[in-house]
Amino acid sequence: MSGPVGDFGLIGLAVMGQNLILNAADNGFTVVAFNRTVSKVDHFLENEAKGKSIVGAHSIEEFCSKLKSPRRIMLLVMAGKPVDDFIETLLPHLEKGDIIIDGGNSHFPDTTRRTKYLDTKGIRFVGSGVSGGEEGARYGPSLMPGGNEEAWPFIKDVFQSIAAKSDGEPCCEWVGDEGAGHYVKMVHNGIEYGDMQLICEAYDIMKRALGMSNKEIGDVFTTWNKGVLDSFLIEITRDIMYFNDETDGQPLLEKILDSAGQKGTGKWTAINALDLGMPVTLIAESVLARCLSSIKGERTRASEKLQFVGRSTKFEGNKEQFLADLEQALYASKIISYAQGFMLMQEAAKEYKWKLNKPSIALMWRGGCIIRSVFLKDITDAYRTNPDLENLLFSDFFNKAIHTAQPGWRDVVSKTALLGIPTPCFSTALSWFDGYRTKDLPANLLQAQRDYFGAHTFKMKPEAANEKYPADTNIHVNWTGRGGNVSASTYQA
Ligand code: NBP
Repeated sequence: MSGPVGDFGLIGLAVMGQNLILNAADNGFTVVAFNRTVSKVDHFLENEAKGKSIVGAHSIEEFCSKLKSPRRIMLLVMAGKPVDDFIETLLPHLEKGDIIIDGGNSHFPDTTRRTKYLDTKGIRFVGSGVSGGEEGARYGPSLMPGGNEEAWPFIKDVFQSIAAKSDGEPCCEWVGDEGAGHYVKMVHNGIEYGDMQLICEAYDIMKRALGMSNKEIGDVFTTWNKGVLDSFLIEITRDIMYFNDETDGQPLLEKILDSAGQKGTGKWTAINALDLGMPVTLIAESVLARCLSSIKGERTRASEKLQFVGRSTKFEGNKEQFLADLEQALYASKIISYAQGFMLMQEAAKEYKWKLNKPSIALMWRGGCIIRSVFLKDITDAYRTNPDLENLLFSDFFNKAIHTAQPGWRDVVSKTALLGIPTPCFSTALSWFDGYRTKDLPANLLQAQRDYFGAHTFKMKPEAANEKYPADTNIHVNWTGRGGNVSASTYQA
């Protein structure tokens, strides 16, 4: 048997694995390939991999024996049990210091568990977010590695070579400990849900409020893609608007069933935001908007029973101005979504005790991935200027941007409400913004209600405290004159 020749090993020859191997080979690495169904190895070697620095293995033992030490092994298999199964199969053939990287869409608690488990075996585990789909894997994905940091110096060359580049910088940096890489990928996907829903709302408004054709809407997206909204998702939306069904020359989009699917990463983000008590409203709304879309049968029946009652369903006003306002509404809502996403990651870092590198996160999303955009360059700059920025909206750039966008954004949300066109994400973004910038919210009443019916206690505003109701004390009031003075234990929900 020949000695170790492989710089990098990859298990999983489906769409992502094959393309990532070809990418690594193009970047000068010798890659060893393996797959559960071994016939796929031979097929790959005889076709796509032919003539490239790619060698195959027909057993895990052969695979491991062909890799130089410390072994760098990436799994690109279906997330879940297959990852654990492959780890167990690999373990007897590995040596201390070897590295296993899971590049699938694993849920971050699994990655934290695997990092800890493999640490006890002397194996360095990395969970890496990989974004960009087939095209990204082949020509440069966004890579978000986290886990056992000792592995980073050994995988940095491969990862940064194969990753997408933005202004010459690789869209790949070390994210943080344990499940941090997969966490950041999860939030990336949540933000992707939000970006997509916002674009859908803009399309719906142009179609129904302004009565525009798909070609006209495509032209607007073409223009937007040259400004602050310049991004991959706007670009593909433009192409979708122009795409006609060749059987009758009509826009294919209008024939697609309006019932959205989901694979769960947006839901994971929303659930985690609730777990951490973080107001990530836009991602949550975008997940719920997909849920509402998917009850198509019930919506069809509701459309017959529930009528629009209002002044007019027809837009009246300056169409050009409204389109300019719509661009600003989309931009402002997007800023809110990213501000919320970074708030969530900041809180997760605190909760899970990770060191998160915020400027690098924005940089990693700048190229290669689905949410890539010009906008992420501004976020990178904001966090590079001040890595401890409390909130994205406090940076000079975004502070100015959100103030400039506000009048148009308000106009769009109010007009669409009057016209009866749903804008769950535009609206929640504006509502969140107004809540976030409000010093005194009506939660004082909420606290009073909780104390009234459940003796849950409240605290006084420091400036209003007095001898009877002192500051920084849990107070219960006998609101009715009946009942006792016993308070319920306080808790944070
Ligand atoms: P799939 O998610 O379709 O997985 C196919 C691979 O998993 C094959 O190698 C298959 O082996 C293996 N596999 C399965 Br299925 N069940 C297995 C089991 N029980 N034990 C061992 N191996 C098993 O491939 P993919 O679309 O290339 O995605 C790979 C990973 O990357 C996934 O976690 C995915 O979520 C993630 N991801 C995908 C994309 C994308 O755009 N597709 C983007 C970013 C991340 P077999 O050939 O023997 O059946």
